[in-house]
Amino acid sequence: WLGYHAALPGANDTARKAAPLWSKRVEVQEQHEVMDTALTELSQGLGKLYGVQPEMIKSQTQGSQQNERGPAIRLGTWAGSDFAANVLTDAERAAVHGEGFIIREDESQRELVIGSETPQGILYAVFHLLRELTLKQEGAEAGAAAVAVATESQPERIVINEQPVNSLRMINQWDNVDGSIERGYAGRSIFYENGEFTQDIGRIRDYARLLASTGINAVAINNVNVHRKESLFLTERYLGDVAKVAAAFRAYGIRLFLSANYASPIEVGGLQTADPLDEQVREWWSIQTAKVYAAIPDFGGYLIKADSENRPGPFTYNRDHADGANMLAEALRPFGGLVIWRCFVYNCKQDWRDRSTDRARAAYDHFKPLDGRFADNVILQIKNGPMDFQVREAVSPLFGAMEDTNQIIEFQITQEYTGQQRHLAFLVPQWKEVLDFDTYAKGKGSEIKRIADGSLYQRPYSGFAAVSNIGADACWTGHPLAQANLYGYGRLGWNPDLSAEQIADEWVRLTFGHDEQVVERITGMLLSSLDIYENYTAPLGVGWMVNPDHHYGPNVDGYEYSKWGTYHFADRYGIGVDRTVKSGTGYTSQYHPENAARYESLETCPDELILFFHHVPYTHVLHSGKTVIQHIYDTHFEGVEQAEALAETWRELEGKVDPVIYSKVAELQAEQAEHAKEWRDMINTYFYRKSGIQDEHARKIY
Ligand code: GCW
Repeated sequence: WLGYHAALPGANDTARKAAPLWSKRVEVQEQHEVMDTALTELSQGLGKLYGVQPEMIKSQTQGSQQNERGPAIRLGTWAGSDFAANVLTDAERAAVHGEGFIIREDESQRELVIGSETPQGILYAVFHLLRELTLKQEGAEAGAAAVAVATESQPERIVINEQPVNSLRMINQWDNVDGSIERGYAGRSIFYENGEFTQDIGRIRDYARLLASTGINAVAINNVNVHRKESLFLTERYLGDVAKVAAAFRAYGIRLFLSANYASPIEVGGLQTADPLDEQVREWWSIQTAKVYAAIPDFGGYLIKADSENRPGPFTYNRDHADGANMLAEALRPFGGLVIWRCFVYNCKQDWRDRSTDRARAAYDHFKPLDGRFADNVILQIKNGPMDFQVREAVSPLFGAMEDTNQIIEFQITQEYTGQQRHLAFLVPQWKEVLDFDTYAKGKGSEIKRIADGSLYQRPYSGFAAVSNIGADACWTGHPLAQANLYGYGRLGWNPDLSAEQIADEWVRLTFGHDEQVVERITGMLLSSLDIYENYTAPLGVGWMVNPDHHYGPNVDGYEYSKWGTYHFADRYGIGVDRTVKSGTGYTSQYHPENAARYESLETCPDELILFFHHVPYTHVLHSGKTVIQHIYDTHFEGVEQAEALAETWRELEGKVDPVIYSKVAELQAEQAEHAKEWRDMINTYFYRKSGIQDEHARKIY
């Protein structure tokens, strides 16, 4: 999406004619690493868009009156330049702060001023401007006629004010130092190989650039499951390498975090304990943290997975998560560092015979009682749903349950349960649904996005985190169209009110150009893809039904008798998990009354979550008018047809998109259509055999 392809062959001449007056010269007065990055990006981008690299003027001299200045882009921070100060009014400047920015063209369209309080803001402004200019290049490629019309009528003056809605916009890498990536579907790690940091900082820099262009400002570079070697990232053994990676990200305004092993005082420090209240343990963390800051002065802090899926944590010492997190917070506080503490805590050694334990309840049960006890530099990181990134599950009831705690929402860009980047699944619509969900925590209008952005409870730290989907693959993401998820995540973190349609349209145009057929077909594929995937996989919110461990492909009972707490309870009469207060696990009570009542009752529970909240007979009639069993059959037959149609639609684009990308996607869509049949037949056959109920349309079920 950073190709600025308006300068594709043939577009150059018309594009150059359409180049704005200000695009040939850039003036700047201050020196800052991130500002330099912004200038390089601006110069490259304008060069590609208009065929001419602008002249770059760096001067310390204060500019004169506007009418004496020649056409140029003038950019700077409030403190570092007089452009912003002279040209923009106080009111304009007051409208944005921090990483927010203003881009303003003057009346005569000879000057473009870019201003922000921070160099990061200037960098985001540059990416934003280049994106807007690329999106507006439609005429340049659509042919001379369109351009003529566009140049006759004066284009509108550019006036843009942007403020990121979320302060922390983070990416989590699940990369291991051996070069593997947990749940990675795009090749090996770009960070590590064979137990060492890679020497190819260029690729990391490219990644920083990709991330910054969408607005990301933080990254944790190692897996939350911190193994033996990665535990040494905090020590002399690796700190020099970590610092080099931090430098690559710093140039793009991105702060580096490390996932840390809670048991480090024992495993690295040689102490007998990692008890958070032990003086020696506290001192160990303080000393170690000081060493990290000596190497990386702007280090972000620690990301912690503790007492979760066999990782060590404070429970071993009969302490709770607040004790554990606050101990680290104390070590980080002198340096302005943060503890990001994950809430993915549940019993992963459950006995399937035990019907009283409900994994969905776990995060709330563990963390809600601790509200108000976390230090001010601790942030809880909460997965979007109470289970684990399923294609469909309820939203986590922890959102809206902790007024006095900083929190960020965690999404999974990597497609662990959504087709592993072999199937197409554009996740932005799912994330939008979660963000727009009204928790009623402070009455109507208490959407999750307002908890994530900190505004509902006026929290100092807040935002988004997500597990990355990239690897060393040539196209970064395994499936070329899976790039849209990384792009979309960044854009949503910047502004959760952007629509899925707009994000898809932007990404497709930036990536493939403005050919209307291409744009319409690919955005259509993206926007329908998640519903299609849901249609042929686990039905009605029940989740899983995948092969254990690697989680690819259908296996209805794969987790049914295992310890992971992910059951569907299908028998000859019915299916689903009873999470009601009346007769089930009581999970519904974790929501505020409006939602609790809606989910508790079969009358009001939305169809798509019916099996998440209720155990019902196969003959139960949904709001759609269909029985549960007929719904299962219909969606699975339909899902396969839709997956075949996706492949068909893509084939129409042969010759219209890059041939390498074309073949790769064609191959993947064919595979998806084939694997969708496997899903259809396994699911339909399983439920036909369990229920003995015929398909109303007498289609083939084995
Ligand atoms: O979804 C599960 C994954 C694990 C992962 C865990 C987590 C990093 O299957 O691979 O571990 O979630 O989020 O911690």
